[in-house]
Amino acid sequence: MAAKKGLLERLAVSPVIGDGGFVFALEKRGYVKAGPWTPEAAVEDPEAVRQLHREFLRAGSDVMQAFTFYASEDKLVNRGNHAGQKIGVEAINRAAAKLSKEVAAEGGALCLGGLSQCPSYLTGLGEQKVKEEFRKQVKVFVEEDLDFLLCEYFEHVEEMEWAIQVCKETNKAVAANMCIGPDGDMHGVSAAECAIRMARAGADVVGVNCHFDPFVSLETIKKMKAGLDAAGLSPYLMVQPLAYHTPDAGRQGFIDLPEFPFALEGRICTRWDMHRYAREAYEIGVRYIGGCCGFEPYHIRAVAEELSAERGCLPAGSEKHDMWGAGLKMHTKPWVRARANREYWEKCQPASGRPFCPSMSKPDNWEITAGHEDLKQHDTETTADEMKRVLEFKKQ
Ligand code: CBH
Ligand code: ZN
Repeated sequence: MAAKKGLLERLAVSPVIGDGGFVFALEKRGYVKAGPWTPEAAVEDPEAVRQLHREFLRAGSDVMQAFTFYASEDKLVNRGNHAGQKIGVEAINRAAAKLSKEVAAEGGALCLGGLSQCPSYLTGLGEQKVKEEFRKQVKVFVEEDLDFLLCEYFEHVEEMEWAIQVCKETNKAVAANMCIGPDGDMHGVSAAECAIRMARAGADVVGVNCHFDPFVSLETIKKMKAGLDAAGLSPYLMVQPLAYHTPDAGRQGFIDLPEFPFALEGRICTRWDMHRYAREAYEIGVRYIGGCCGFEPYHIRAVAEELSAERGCLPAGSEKHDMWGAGLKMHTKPWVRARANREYWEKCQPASGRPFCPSMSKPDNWEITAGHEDLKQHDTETTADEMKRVLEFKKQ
């Protein structure tokens, strides 16, 4: 059997599709607790994690990301399992690595071990302590021989550099994603500068994940690319955004929206939004295209369908969908059959069904994660257009 191609070899020839948001998907299914967002489920409920990997594989993901988000020892402190026993850094990272390898092997996918920002950085314990936390996770990823490493969800570029440096102590390819928007990191470092610093620290792939919607995230990527080009650097570009529309989010992204995290449903992107996202990302030059919180397998299937010509294949899950929903041709009602085409879905403006639902909210704007002011009352704003529609709706 020919050896499996690595990440960088794959990126050189065609787009690589990532998977979606595990903590959000598994929270809704009852296996992750919102708040800590830690991945004990890798140990407690392996079947749930395995099934989600399988669904993303079937949807077209080329990468099975081991479920290790926030699984650093300092974050797991005092977290117990169903029986009140502590599940530690070694157990979670090892179980998650094995699950991702198992499912990746079912479809020739790659698997990755991920690091994310850790509490030791925010409490100011300094470079050596923070790096020690990262090393405990990376050790397991290397022992389990995962294909590459990803540093994702960092709000501060300095901590990101430390994470990349720890990853570079191995011989694995390293990808790096900050969870920032076009305004840059939480210390005021611009998106362009963050990208340059990630590349100079040794990341082979740089970009952003989480916090902002696909289109805002692509604005950030454009700024990163301009900075990298000007500095003569050319790492591969990567994006794994939210599947929630966030045109109204501030510097801290969706965390500051009043709907975070339990009432975001009105903002969910459709599969057709994901077609546009995948195309725009590819055109900008992004080659690693995936998703974060809110992305379910059908969103990834849409990315894979949009890029099927570039990748030379359709995902297995398209068998039950067909391009642009062509399966609707088999519907019994003629007006539904008439929707089996691209033009219809590209033009569709989905209604919320909630006449008093505003189109935008006001973010809390707390900026940096520090301080405990009293909870501010946040109200929502209704745009003029939205108001007009509400009034028309009432008249009917
Ligand atoms: O879930 C995943 O698939 C991870 N790869 C990324 C999670 S981004 C998590 C956002 C929530 C963080 C928080 O509120 O602290
Ligand atoms: Zn996320």
